[in-house]
Amino acid sequence: APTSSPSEDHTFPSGFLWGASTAAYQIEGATDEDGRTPSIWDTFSRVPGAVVNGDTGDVACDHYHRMPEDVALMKSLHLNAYRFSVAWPRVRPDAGSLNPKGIDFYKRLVDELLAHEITPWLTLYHWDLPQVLEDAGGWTSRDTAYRFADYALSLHDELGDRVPFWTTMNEPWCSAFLGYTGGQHAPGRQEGVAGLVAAHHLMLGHGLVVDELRRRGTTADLGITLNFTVVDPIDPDDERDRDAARRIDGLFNRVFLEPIFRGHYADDLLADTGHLTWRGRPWQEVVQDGDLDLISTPLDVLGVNYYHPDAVSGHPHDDVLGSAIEHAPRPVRTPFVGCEDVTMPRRGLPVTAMDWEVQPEALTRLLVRLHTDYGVPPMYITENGAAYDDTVGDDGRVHDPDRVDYYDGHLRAAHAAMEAGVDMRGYFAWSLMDNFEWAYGYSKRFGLVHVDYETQARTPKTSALFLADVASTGRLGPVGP
Ligand code: GBH
Repeated sequence: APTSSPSEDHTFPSGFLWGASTAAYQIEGATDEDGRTPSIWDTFSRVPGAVVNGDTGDVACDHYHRMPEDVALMKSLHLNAYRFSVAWPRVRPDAGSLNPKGIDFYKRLVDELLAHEITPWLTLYHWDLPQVLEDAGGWTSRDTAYRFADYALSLHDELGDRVPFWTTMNEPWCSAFLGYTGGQHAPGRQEGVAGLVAAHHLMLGHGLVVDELRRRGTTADLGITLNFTVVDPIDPDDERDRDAARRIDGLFNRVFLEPIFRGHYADDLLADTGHLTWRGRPWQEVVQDGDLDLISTPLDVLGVNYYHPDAVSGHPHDDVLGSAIEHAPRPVRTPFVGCEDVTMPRRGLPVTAMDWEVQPEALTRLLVRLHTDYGVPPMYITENGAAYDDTVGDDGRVHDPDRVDYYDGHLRAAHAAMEAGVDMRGYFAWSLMDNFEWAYGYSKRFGLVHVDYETQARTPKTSALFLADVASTGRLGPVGP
């Protein structure tokens, strides 16, 4: 594999998107204003023990009221793109009728971005399902995919001409397997194979929207954002470890890659999960004729979210990485449906405050694999970033050298993939600012910008200034003395 030495200078192409990402429930607050109704996260965050400190998104970063100030902040950081998500329960509060006041917020946001020459990148679903739809079965119900299409198409009628990038789902893996198998995320269901059923319906919703927008002749670039896990066997010579890696790659990565880019489920995944039943029938029977054709409708872009690699083992290990939300007083289950025996042992790599391993080189491997094995459309890194325990210093500044190193290393890794022939056109940091980190509440900080939740004061961290410099020059300079 090509290497990207820290001593070299790296230039990114002109027109490259330099942005930051956020999600509606994580930053907006104002959860009961202007006709918004509850999402599954409003409900779930009130379940005792579900979220650290009992935090909710009721106020979050108060972005709903501070949006112009936050767009000005992006501009001051030289970002030329912004990835945000739309709250479905603002746009279609009862999952039926349209709410003009809710849509108006996103119209104003898009106007503000365009006025600052910041390219809007819209995500239709970043996990905030209207509670009324969960009450009707949520993503285990096929009907939810059709309701998603109704919502998406009506929003496109309003904003389709001014937003050049539309992505359907953010990380359907998390919605499906943390939401319906492990229970770490809303709606907190722990129903084993329900994760696979939900994954299929999430992909169906994606396919329905892309297919219909094509028919309508949209001018927007269409895509999806997937989260990827680079999986390695802890001992490459151990057959059970190798088999664990194959199965986890199937359940995390190929469960989406194969249907979306090849139009079928992988044989080994079907074989490994063939014994699992949903409501008394083999789970695969939720896949109906024509679904895979819709799901594999060609895309213009692929959004790649990458944070960390995982080494896996088919044997028990004492020292495993903290996986999905083990702080929770409320018992959670493994999201690895059909792979419950797999462990994620430590390798002694540095970890972030999430206990996620840092290994930038894995990003190069991931991008090259997606390009080579799946022939994916142009890629954009739609999330990459790290949580560290930031504090505001006596000088009023937030120094976060570990996060600067994380960004520097991963940008070099992305650049190495581009030199190897990967078509990569943009990079969005997660996140613009500290925010509601799902089951971890406000206890984990991923922002380029520090947020004081008492005062809502925003303070750009050293990493924000680093990224602003890269964005404005389009290059990474040599590191160190
Ligand atoms: C993203 O998800 C989200 O899109 C974003 O909203 C969030 O704030 C951000 O990242 C930071 O967390 O093997 O069971 O332990 C996180 C992506 C994918 C990372 C699953 C942890 C391991 C699951 N996650 N992964 S497990």
